[in-house]
Amino acid sequence: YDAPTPEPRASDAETLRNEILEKLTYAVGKDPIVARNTDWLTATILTVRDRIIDQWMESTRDTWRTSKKRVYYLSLEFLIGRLMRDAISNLGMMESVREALASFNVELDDLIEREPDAALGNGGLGRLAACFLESMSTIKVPAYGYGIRYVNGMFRQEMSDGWQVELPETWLAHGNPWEFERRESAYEIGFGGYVEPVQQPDGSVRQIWHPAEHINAVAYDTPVVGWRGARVNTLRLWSAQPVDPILLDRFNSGDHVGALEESARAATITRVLYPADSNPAGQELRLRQEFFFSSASLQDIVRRHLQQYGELGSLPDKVAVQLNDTHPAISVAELMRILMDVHGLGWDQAWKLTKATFAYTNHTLLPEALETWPVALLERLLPRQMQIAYAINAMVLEEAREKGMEDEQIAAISLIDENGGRRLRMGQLAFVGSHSVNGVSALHTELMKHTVFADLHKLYPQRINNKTNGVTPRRWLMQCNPGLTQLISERIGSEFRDDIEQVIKLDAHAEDKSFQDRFAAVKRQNKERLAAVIRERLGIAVSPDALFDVQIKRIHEYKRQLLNIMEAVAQYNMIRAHPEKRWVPRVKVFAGKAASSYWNAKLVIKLINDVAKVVNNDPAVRGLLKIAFLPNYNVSLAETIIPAADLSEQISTAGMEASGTGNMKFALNGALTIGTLDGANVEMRERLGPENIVIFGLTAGEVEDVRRQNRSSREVIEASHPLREVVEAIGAGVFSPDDRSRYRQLMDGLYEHDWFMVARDFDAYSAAQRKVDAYWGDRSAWNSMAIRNTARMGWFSSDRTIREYAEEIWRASHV
Ligand code: DL6
Repeated sequence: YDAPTPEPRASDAETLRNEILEKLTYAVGKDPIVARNTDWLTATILTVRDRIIDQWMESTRDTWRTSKKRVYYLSLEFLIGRLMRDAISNLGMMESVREALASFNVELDDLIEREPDAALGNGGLGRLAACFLESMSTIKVPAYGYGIRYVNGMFRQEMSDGWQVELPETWLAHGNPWEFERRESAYEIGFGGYVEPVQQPDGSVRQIWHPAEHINAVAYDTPVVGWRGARVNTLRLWSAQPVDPILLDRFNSGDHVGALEESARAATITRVLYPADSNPAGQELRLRQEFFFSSASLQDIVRRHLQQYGELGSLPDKVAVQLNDTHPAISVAELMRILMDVHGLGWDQAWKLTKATFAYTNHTLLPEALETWPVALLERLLPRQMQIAYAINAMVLEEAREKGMEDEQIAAISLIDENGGRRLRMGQLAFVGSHSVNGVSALHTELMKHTVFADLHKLYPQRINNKTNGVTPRRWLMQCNPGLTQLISERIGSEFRDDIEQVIKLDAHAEDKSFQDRFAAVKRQNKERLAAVIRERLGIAVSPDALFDVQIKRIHEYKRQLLNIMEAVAQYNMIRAHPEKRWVPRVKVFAGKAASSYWNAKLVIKLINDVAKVVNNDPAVRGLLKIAFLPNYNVSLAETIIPAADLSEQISTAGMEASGTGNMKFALNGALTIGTLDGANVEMRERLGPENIVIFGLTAGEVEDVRRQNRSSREVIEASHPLREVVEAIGAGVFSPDDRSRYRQLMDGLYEHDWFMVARDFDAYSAAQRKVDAYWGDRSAWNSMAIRNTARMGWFSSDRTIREYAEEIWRASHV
């Protein structure tokens, strides 16, 4: 461990200047006279990366030296976004890098904007994984993220006449200067074939899997630096490569394309991220992706453990593996296989170690999102893992019988769903193979206990626990909102940068008029910036004096963008009907992607754009209401929008949003929330105080009652004049004169199939919006609420969440 180390590098502007020039010349191979911004970007990233590497190696050495437990976060998604600003800011080098680049007449901000957004995830689940990685480095948890290096991440969204169009995103087009390819860290991943029982010299029998197909998993490492460079952890992403890149005999025989077939088939596995949010992709390829990254990660983990400890009995003392949702759930069977078939452990010991090593996080209760795979497919693709899953199932069902459970409960617990074709339930597999199963907000965790996992919870009552999500305050306050960060520092000192919960000190200044004015001035600046983006991208002029009302997230029926746009139509009707009244000017901002196969979600995007066209161009509205749908929502766009929001829309049908994390980012940046009692909104209300958040609508229990009684929303629509007017206008094609029947079905559906309670919650939502208008009318009161939001959100930091995971699940060291 006393390896020779290079002298630590200085980070003053002069040294950086020389190094950037050196990288540009010798690593990028460009003359500064002709270098483009992409070249400067690469040179700057390489310069910054060098400063991370010393600490990276030191962090790794420290874990070996001190035999600390390692945490492995297995996630099919890491929505990390841009990395350069994060790294420069966490290393405290912002000003010196800026100065160094300025000496070449290069603007740091232009380079920041040029960095491609690493969008290796769909939404909340992937972004949470990215926040967790940063927090694990910040609070010094020795950790690795394991995932897939998709060539095409989340699709790029463009609009064509208001409809979403999906295009491939090519984040690797200019290479990725952050990553290190580790050709030496490659593992063979098998698929198909058969299982052979082989007698061992000691008389025991081992099952040996002979896969029909092999693919190599090659590691690409990205260093993840924590706040003030505290620790640098590794994000290890796997890329699929063929075992034989070219079949020379086929090539030589003239079959040039066939010779590359294997290569193409291998590459397909890590080619694209499945663009589905909350509903599993049913393709075999998706299952291959899941097994591919699970197996590669486990082989790597076991190899590292053996290298250090030479035996496997201590695995759970030194290794914690967190399964991010069920996507890596096949890991339970794969680790059993590795322990038994490769390393010769007996079933009982392997099972004990497996359970003690894994923990599983559930991120959704939506029935369509609960992953299951056809048993026949698994038997063909992963025959040994399926055998193991059967054996686990037999053991668990036996345990349930012994505890006196009824047949119905046993069927619910079973890993095999026997209804409509036999399928392996990945949630059940992850649950029984883990010592901890957590939800992501208090409400979600309670619902887990009473819905999807009710029977497993009875069998293992200690296993379910809650870990309310959090977000990293570095990216979601300090970097995206430097104005507010500076203002907070001036008022309460800068300790909050190291311990975000100190931001509570701001509470004492909430009523201070001069502070309120300064707080509002920062918000206004951020709004001007967003207004410029809206003008640039959409050609819509909006006033920064208006109330900026924002809903940005994946487009999904349960998230109810439909409710929002319908209420906007009601507001439009009112403005036209009563031009004499003093209306609060509003800008409604929407952004979000719809899964490519999700018709209703895509239709809602079109509706928002159709309504926007009418409202924005109606002189009778006098600019009092503007609607903007910003295309291609991603992490970077969120970083521009969130600091500029006055009002944050968190209006999912109660009981359906597991937690939400956007809700936290907005409130931290001083936006008021209008929301339902869903996900983490519930805990936000507790911590903010009910007077600092606008809550409306049915509760999760009430939603369940309405659904159970199968109540129609017809009488609700008929009883509400504004709602009826909106439903009829949209349904009749007032906003779609080119196709009057476009929204007929969507509106008709609200009468009898209002599953998401859009009609039922409409009046309450409308009333809540009028309450918001009234609050806006008293700007000093509004500003004090906004300040209190920022002040009281410190608890929702992912540092706190990770501390809870480290202490209560992983038993891993941290600061
Ligand atoms: O836990 C992170 C995030 C939650 O904040 C959201 O409420 C939840 O919808 C999201 N879940 C998913 C589900 N995907 N799957 N499976 O993205 O997780």
